[in-house]
Amino acid sequence: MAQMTEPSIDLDWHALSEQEIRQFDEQGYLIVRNVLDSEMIDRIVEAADRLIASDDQDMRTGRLGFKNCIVKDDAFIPLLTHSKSLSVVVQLLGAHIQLMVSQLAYRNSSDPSKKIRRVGWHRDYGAATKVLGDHVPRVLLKCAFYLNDLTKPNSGVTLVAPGSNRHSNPIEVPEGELGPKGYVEASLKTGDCLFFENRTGHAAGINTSGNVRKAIMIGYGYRWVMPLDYRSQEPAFMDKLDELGRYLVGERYPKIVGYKAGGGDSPLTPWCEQNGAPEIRPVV
Ligand SMILES: O=C(O)CCC(=O)C(=O)O
Repeated sequence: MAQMTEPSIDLDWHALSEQEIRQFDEQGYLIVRNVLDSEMIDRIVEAADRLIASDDQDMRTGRLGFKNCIVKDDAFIPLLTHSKSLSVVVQLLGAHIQLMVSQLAYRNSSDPSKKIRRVGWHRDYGAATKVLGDHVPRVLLKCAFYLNDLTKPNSGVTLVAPGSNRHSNPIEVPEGELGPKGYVEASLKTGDCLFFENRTGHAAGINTSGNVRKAIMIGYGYRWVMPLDYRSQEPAFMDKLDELGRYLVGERYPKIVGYKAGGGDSPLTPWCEQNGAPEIRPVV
């Protein structure tokens, strides 16, 4: 009989149903409602507004975004180990994961009278796609947390192409359409989270709402792939993290002597065992 390891993580577990796991595997995305509470959202928005308005150019992407944003303000750090989103990620990717990318992604509203004909459909992890074309396996899962209400159409929610994770064809957008056949523009409330993987075709949707679309995305991937927006995090940032947080930004856990198949232990393994989820989850 397999031996249970001592549970070391004291976080609530948000169990996914079999149907939700199947939906993610087959469609390449999953929506989980009410992930962030209003206090957390207020703290994050305050910090994010301040950062966007600042003259900080380090890791800035355009006027309205930052990569590796997790290090930019302490208000973002709880997202890394948030019990609801992290338990969803662990059920989808398994226990041997790390932070791949953290991005603040605001989008201005544009003039509704100007017709927008195209949005930028793509799959993620361009560094691998450049080498392997559209044959990159599932290596990355982004949690897109929306910080304002996107329930009305054209509010700037991220569009997804269901099932595009299961084929390697280019994402074809018919002439005159905004997305591939069957694309989804989800209706999301403040604090809802859209999970999607790197093979899922997606695009930042049109925003003519009159409001800035505010989102922060935390991406996780397997320990054996390279993070996208950092190589190692600064010691001053690491000092602010708990053991789980440090593991998730690439620190070994625990320091093992000798060789261990799979690359070492994960503090998430006992959490999986406790909650009946597999430690290693083959992609189907
Ligand atoms: O900002 C968005 O809605 C889309 C972001 C995106 O395309 C990405 O994370 O790769």
